[in-house]
Amino acid sequence: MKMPRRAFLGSSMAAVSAGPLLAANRKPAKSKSGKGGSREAETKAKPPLVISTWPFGKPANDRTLEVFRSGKTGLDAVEQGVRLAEADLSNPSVGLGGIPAAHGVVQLDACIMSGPGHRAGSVAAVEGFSHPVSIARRVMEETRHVMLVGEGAQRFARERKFEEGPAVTPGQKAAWENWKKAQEAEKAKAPNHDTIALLLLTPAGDIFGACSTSGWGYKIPGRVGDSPIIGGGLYVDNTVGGAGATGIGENVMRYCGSFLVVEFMRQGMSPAEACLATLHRIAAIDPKGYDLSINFIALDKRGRFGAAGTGQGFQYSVACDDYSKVLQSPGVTQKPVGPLGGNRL
Ligand code: SD4
Repeated sequence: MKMPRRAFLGSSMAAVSAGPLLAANRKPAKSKSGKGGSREAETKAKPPLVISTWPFGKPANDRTLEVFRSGKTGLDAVEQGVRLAEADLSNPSVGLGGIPAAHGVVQLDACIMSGPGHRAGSVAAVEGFSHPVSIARRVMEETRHVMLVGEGAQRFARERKFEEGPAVTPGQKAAWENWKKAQEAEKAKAPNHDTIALLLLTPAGDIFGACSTSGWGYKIPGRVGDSPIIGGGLYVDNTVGGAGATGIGENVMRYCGSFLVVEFMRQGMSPAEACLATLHRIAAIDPKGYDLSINFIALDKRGRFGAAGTGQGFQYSVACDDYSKVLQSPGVTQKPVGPLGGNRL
């Protein structure tokens, strides 16, 4: 989980929910590329519209739009967008370039959802395959199941001749060896980790989503996070909208986080409000309060979009015909006053 940078209060609603701990005169966040996130808090765009987690979602968004504009389906587009992130071996959070599990081998989680037909496919703890999102799609399209894990998922992928790759990259192997030594000396630090969750709204009003991650760095082998869990790390309801998550999966999956965001949108909240409401709901129940390191993105059928995270928020990427950019979400650190503090939560 990446500890996000400074919060940017892009709307009065965010300011209300963020509470007095966050001052109004913050500087905009710096993106991973060193360029600042946009100051404009866009909340609506004409579809095709893509939203995804983190600055590394930006090229994935662009790829998604490119594939969609070329005449391919929305499902093809989200799959190809996420594959771009999976193929980047310099990304320590997604694909086989990811941080390995504690045994030194990368284990990947991914899922895909189609709003039309409410279809879903998912794989978890998959070793040695480059594109888990595509395996998840085949689970959705060729089986009566939703989710395959571990050895079963690998056998399924092998039989279908999915592209195989290294157990771990040389760079991550060296880092893992250092981690092992530090762990033996009881000085090991938990590394950062992220996820790509990506949502597409088409001009026809259909919603598609995909999610992929190498999960929590140095996790116990076999650990599955929220990302491949339908309703946890990703959820799409074609009548309402879609949502995705990044952060500590254990703090998302115990609350069906993405499902909850979509349900709040169904009740009439905007995507941004629904992300905030979900964070507040979880924090109200969880013994850790707001110390959760979780973040959500969401879009709805009307082309509205938004995001929010605990702490200082996080950076997410949005693309449509008019622009492709990185934005900073609001962050929440305490119970809100005003409308979001009321009975609706
Ligand atoms: C997981 N949610 O496996 C993922 C990892 C992540 O920011 O998104 N980290 O728990």
